[in-house]
Amino acid sequence: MEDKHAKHLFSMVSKRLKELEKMPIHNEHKNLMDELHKNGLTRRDFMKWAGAMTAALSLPASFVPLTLKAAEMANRTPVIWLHMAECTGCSESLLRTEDPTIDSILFDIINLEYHETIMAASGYQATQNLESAIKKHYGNYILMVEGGIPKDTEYFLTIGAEGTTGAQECRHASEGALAIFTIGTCSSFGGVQAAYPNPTNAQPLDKIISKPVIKVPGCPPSEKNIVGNVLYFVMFGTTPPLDAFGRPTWAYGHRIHDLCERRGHFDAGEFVQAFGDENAEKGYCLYKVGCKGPYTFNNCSKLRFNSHTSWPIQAGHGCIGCSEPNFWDTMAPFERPIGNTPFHTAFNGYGADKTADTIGTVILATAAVGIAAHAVVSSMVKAK
Ligand code: FSX
Ligand code: SF4
Ligand code: F3S
Repeated sequence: MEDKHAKHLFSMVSKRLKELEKMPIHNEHKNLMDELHKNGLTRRDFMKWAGAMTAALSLPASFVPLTLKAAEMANRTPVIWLHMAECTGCSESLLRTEDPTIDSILFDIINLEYHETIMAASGYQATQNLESAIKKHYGNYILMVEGGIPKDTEYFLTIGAEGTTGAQECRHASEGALAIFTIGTCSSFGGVQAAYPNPTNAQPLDKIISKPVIKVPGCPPSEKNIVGNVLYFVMFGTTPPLDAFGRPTWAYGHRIHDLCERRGHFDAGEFVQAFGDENAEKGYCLYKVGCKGPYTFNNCSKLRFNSHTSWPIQAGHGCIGCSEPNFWDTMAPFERPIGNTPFHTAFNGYGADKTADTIGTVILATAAVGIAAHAVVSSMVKAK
């Protein structure tokens, strides 16, 4: 049964990639293998990366050649990336690594038509660049939005030479987008600027536009979660299976607590009582110093940050719940256990013993291929 599903999916993705191959290369001066070589990376490194990415996407190992092919064809994907109210940490997470990773190089060969942080243009020229990118790729580009967006009082965020508001810019750029990703918790759920008392009435993108969005939260999200979602879209041409909050389940399907390397200490009742104590040195569980891992859905422990170097709990601080809606309000104070805060009732007992899909009652619309992919994956996981 699994085999049948996997084979069907495999031929579907192969067909799609063949069709993509015929599409024009938007970034013809940049080829992935050349760029990897220039940065001292080999075909073998690329194979290893594809293996890890395929596993991260919860796809069977037989899909590795398809992941490789999809990555090589990323230069056929035009991307427009908009910045709203935020700290740019999401872009930094992807682009600011000491040695360029395959993820960041991949993003470099993607046809990044517009990205305010890294482009040279400014003022009227930047506005024109955005307009011409929208026109040139109308109906074919991926729109990525970083940051919360003031609503009603839209003028709290004006952008560019003509003083366009953030909300206007998002509405305009979303019209011709083939797919829309919210990168980071700010554009996914409002983020820090939407925290109480939310003086600018900042909102997530899906409260500003009416098209569906794929949410990639985290403050910031890891480079793998950003690139993995783009790759998934290149491969399947559709939305991945999403949880109740619109997050792809391949990345946000498990709690931090489920896969945490300190979990054994939690189960044994071995806790850090105060930062810097001897239990901290022993790597005990951080729950009593505020870890919100039991209430947070993300894959940080598996994929980590900065080229797989580390992640918050490995570094010695509890998870602050940065990929959850309204975490600035509901998870604070960050260094105290949630049971000791007046906000604990906000979870109504959910979190530690429920999965992402049962927290909400509405499961967002999931494309048929996405469901099929998920079914293959689930049956494979079960079969293990
Ligand atoms: Fe928000 Fe991204 Fe946090 Fe910062 O821009 S998710 S404040 S890491 O950068 O949007
Ligand atoms: Fe890990 Fe936090 Fe869970 Fe402890 S409470 S096991 S540190 S996720
Ligand atoms: Fe965020 Fe918690 Fe991961 S704070 S980065 S979801 S460990």
